[in-house]
Amino acid sequence: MKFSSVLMSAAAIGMAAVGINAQQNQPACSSIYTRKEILSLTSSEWNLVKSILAAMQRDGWFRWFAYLHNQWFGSIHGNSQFFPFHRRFVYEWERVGKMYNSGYIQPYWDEMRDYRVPASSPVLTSNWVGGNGRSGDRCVVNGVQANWMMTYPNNHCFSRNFGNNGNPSSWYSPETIQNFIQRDTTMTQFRPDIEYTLHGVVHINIGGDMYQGYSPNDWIFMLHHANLDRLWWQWQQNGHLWTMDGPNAGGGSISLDSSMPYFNEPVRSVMQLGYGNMCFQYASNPISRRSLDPDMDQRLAAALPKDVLAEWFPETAKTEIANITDNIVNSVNSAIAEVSEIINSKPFNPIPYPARLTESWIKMHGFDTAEVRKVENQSRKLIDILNKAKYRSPY
Ligand SMILES: *[C@@H]1O[C@H](CO)[C@@H](O)[C@H](O)[C@H]1NC(C)=O
Ligand SMILES: *[C@@H]1O[C@H](CO)[C@@H](O)[C@H](O)[C@H]1NC(C)=O
Ligand SMILES: [Cu+2]
Repeated sequence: MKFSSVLMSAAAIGMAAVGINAQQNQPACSSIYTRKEILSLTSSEWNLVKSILAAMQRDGWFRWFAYLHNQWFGSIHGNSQFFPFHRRFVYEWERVGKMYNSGYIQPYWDEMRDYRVPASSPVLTSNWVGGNGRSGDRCVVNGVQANWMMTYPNNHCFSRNFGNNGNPSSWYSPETIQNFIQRDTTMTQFRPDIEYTLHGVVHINIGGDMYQGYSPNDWIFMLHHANLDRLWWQWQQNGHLWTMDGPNAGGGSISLDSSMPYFNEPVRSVMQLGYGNMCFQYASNPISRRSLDPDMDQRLAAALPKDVLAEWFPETAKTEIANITDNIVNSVNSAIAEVSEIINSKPFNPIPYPARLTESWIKMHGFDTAEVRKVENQSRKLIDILNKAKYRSPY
């Protein structure tokens, strides 16, 4: 069985390669660099990033990117340009960083890891990007952008204003993100599932500059969008490499040949990491990556009835782990004892409901409120199912 599944994977790869050649009109990269999770940077890597960010601020690049994002705001949100545009945009930032020092590589923030209590993330401390703005004027006085003055859209101190009175409500769990990655089959589903959940909640709950159309004033913007881009790439690798459908900016349907706002380059040109200018990959990280997270698979498979598992986590349901767990449920053996010991060693800690998007932020984007609430409600339904099943999250 092992051998035949190896053969099957080889066949699948061969078929995918044909598809790639048919869609790809750009050369493969001769070398590929790796975007890492911010907390895994070495101190010399982080020092390099810090010095480049300071130089970019001095030379007006924060202002330029905040301006660009704000200027094109209506075209790059609420439609299928969301992922391609922001991939290209973060790449542009990284490209400018590399003009200062070729060692600049845009890190990402694995925000889902911090979903329960975002304010206690190590990322939001003085060692890294700093925390909430101080009371009163909301100016940020610690971290990599401490005491910066921003100039777009006017002169103001760099600010954050954490939601829920400084203690931001929960974000979205790895399980919820995993559900999107496994279940969604079209960009028409995947884009709102991410844009109206994790994407919005982080912007809103960091607040201050991050709340606004000029959110690139906060370097968290780049960490956040690099992470969302990584999630898109995981979905793409899950059988949706070239999937692009749904509304385009300004009406009509998007296609791989649609032009990205501002950049005037085809969507096709950013679809495949490792080709054209997209010469990067993401460091392996277990969170939200099914193939590297057998622990989550095992816990999901143990907690949920098979039909429920297949509905919400179709990929997990197909794994050997799901089969083993299923068999074990009906028969006693030493393996199940081990499995349940692992699963039960963590006390049951229900997954909290994530914050909803605020009306003002929905309006600012021109989102359809009912669409947003539908996505939020669907995510809460999954949380209800998991909590009712006493699912114990490893996170
Ligand atoms: C799991 O079981 C199903 C049938 O119940 C089968 O189709 C599938 O191939 C099995 N998966 C693995 C990885 O063994
Ligand atoms: C979402 O859920 C809330 C309360 O749980 C409900 O009032 C609202 O009508 C729902 N909205 C949609 C669009 O499903
Ligand atoms: Cu944006």
